[in-house]
Amino acid sequence: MAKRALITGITGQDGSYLAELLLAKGYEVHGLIRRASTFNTSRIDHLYVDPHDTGAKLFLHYGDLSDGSRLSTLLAEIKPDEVYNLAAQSHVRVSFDEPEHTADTTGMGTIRLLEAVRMSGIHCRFYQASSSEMFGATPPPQNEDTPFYPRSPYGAAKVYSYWITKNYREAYDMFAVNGILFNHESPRRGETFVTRKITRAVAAIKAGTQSHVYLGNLDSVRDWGYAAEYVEGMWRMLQADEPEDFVLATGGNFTVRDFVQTAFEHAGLDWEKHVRFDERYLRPTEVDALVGDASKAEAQLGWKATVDTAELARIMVDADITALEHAGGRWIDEVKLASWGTAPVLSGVT
Ligand code: NDP
Ligand code: GDR
Repeated sequence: MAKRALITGITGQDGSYLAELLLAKGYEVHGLIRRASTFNTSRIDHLYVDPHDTGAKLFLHYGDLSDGSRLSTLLAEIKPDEVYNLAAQSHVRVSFDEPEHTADTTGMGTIRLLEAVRMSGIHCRFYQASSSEMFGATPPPQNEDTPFYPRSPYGAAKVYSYWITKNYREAYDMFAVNGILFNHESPRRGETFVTRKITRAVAAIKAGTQSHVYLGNLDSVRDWGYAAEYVEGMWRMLQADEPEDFVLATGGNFTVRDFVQTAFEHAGLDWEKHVRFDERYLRPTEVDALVGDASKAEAQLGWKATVDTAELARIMVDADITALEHAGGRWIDEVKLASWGTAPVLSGVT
């Protein structure tokens, strides 16, 4: 019998790569999606097969982490072997604007899902998408034993989810684990995270349809890896003999400025002519430096990142240049806004 997995956040960056990986491994994959007034499945459309077809292995279900009873009925209906909780309000800057919503989704959402698992009586394995943001102000290198010091409503909500996952493991003998993942990016990264914002801008500047990009703090240090590799680490955590928490990271330490420089140089551009500062992108409290030590994952799971930050930047620039060519030289969101008579201001949102 094929294994069955439930992924919350399947429409996000990681959810789409994880769905691909599990389908390739022969899983039947179920994904939780939010009802929206527009289609929000663009990252997984290439995986979708009409559920009436006998070969269909991917099934989508409406639901929301704020709706505990829906989670319970879904768990009882699907009876998954593995649950991956990737859904969250995942933007750190936005969490300062929407702290209560972030706590409800990124924090409380986890306990609702854990309770749904517990009450269903199903013996499934549970993965929680924990984050290096939990380390916050604690200096690098950070590993599984590093104390938490979150610096945002998002980070604080993830700390709650981390501990409640651990508590359910200890209290109810559940196979529930935390993957503490450092930043990971890809051509599918959300457009308002800094790496993608930069690589989209590089493509548009190269095409001559944009002249500048506005950024905030260029001094923060991050350990940026390639998302497609990280989902393999998530899966391996659930295949282990014992439930344990693991850091996934590259160990690299680029500043935002380093990433900017690498991305612009790859396209033959001088970043200093195109990058401007806007204080709206600063956070009330910043996380200065995150650099992960993933030696436990390498020793116990055989997982090691192979794409470093410089290569990642080049992969993302190349992908955005190609995507923009296919889009006819203008990003589709700009084209939409222009057709509605609105200025293309999306880059000013976060
Ligand atoms: P994304 O922001 O790309 O995806 C988030 C997903 O969560 C989307 O599918 C979104 O749906 C869904 N979602 C948001 N709110 C709800 C809700 N209330 N109910 C149900 N679904 C919801 O995140 P990533 O793929 O980058 O990250 C996956 C997880 O890993 C997140 O929990 C994130 O916090 C965490 N993480 C990410 C890291 C990274 O560097 N990428 C590092 C460490 C942790 P919709 O498409 O409808 O918006
Ligand atoms: P982060 O990612 O906060 O690390 O959270 P993000 O890309 O938003 O910021 C990284 C760093 O870049 C600085 N920065 C800017 N950030 C954004 N978004 N936009 C800008 O214009 C800008 N200018 C500078 C930020 O201040 C910050 O220092 C990500 C998310 O995926 C979380 O969900 C995840 O948990 C962590 O990574 C690990």
